[in-house]
Amino acid sequence: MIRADPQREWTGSVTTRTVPSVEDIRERLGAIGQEHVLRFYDSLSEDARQGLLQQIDALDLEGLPGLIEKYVRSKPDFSPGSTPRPASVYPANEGDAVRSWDRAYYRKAGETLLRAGKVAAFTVAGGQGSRLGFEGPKGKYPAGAVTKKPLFAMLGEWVLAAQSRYGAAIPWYIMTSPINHEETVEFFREQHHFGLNEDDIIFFPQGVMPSFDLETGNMLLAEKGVLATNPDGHGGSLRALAVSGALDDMRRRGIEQISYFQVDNPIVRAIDPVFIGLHVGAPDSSGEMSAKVVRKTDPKEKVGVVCSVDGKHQVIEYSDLPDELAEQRNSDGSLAFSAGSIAIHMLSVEFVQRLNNSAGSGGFALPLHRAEKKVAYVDFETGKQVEPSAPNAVKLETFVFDALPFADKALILETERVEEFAPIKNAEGNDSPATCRAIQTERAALWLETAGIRVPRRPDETPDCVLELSPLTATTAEDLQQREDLPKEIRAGEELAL
Ligand code: UD2
Repeated sequence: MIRADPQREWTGSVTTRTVPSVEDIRERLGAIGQEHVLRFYDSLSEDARQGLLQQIDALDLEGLPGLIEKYVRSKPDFSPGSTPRPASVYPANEGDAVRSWDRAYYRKAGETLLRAGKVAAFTVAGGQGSRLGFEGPKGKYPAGAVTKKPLFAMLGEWVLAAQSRYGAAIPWYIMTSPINHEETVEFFREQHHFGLNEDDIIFFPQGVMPSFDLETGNMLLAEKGVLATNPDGHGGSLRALAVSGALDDMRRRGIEQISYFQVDNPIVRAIDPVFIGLHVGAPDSSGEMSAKVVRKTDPKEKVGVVCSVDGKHQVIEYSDLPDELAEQRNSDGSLAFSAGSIAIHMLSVEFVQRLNNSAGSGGFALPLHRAEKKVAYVDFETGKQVEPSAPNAVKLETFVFDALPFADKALILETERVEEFAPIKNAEGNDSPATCRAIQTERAALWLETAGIRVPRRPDETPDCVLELSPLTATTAEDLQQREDLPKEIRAGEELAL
């Protein structure tokens, strides 16, 4: 008899090769009150039966009751235990009065590591473009302000530029999800891997979580022979790195540090020697996990805020940060809690391995975050598919930034928004293709102006042109200054890809 232990922490899902018998699965489901997911088993084809048994067996069934009790039937409280304090941040401007630091010194440290081939790039790309009304993996979304290059191409060009600059391979790990894995791999093949060495691009899918009925807490069926599931969040990447063999692959290649970024931000400095150097070399970094932030100016902006809680840096989601703290101001009027997390991290291979090693003993389990969503399901009484019009399900995800407090000393580096944060998330408004185009243009304009090239500007100071700058042309304003093939000036209304 297999007993469910409500105190047990959920340990995630794993894929097994041998499929157990239906009797065995039925008994295990019975022990946790979830046998209803086999309601239509007898009517399924042999293939569908095997598929369903495999899907169920991959779940940590014995951990489910505890999970449902803690996260589905109740709403976990994410308010910080003790009072958060503002994070201690390396300012974007190295000569900042609050704290000065030597950018050139740390850049050199980062470059040394890159030349030695010890850094990998890592993109989390499990998301679909559905919020943008775009079918398919989000990385295929046309993002170049002028060229309409896909997100993957823009990120890949940065990796390519860094490889040729430092004369070393920079393997690029890409986390997909079961929904978009095949299409992503195929897209890279069609696009000839964007000029990168095929052997240096490693794809692996993230894990999934069952979606649960909002009322009963039970698992749902998406089809008669398929459980309803959702990707397990970008926090799932830390486990997927280990389970997929990517960490072993990194070790074989001599990789020590991982540059982590999201697929939705085409102007991210995918490989940033300054950030790498600070992460491995600064006295207040343990070289395990670091984060980049931008300065929040609006207390209501929807980004997590890096705070210090009990001496550890931690990201508090905007929805969990009490209003009085979000709105607290310094004497100069700036926000006290201004370190807006932009989902760019450095992680050491050893740190990710350590987190995974302690997973079994309950030492490392990222908290699950709960969202109420509409999920299509099969009605267990009628067997009919239902498209709900209101949220009917609970989806659970983990967030990568919740690993920050596991680092002994997590370093936080501020960066200028225009330099590296232009995510495409919504079809319109904030963080949309339009704002991304405007930021790409503004950044290119600033760099061109630094190089002495006139850029037409409207009365409100925004550039009167559309510009796109490939990392293969320049990855910093200083790089651009060195080029001898730049136009003398940009004409009003011009669209130019450099
Ligand atoms: C995230 C952060 C927010 C801020 C912002 C910056 C959370 C909860 N919030 O907001 O604080 O840093 O990013 O852009 O993360 N992804 C996967 N698998 C998953 C889920 C997400 O690969 O299971 C990828 C997805 O492809 C995307 C990225 O992670 O590239 C961000 O996910 P999101 O769009 O759900 O995060 P968002 O915008 O709510």
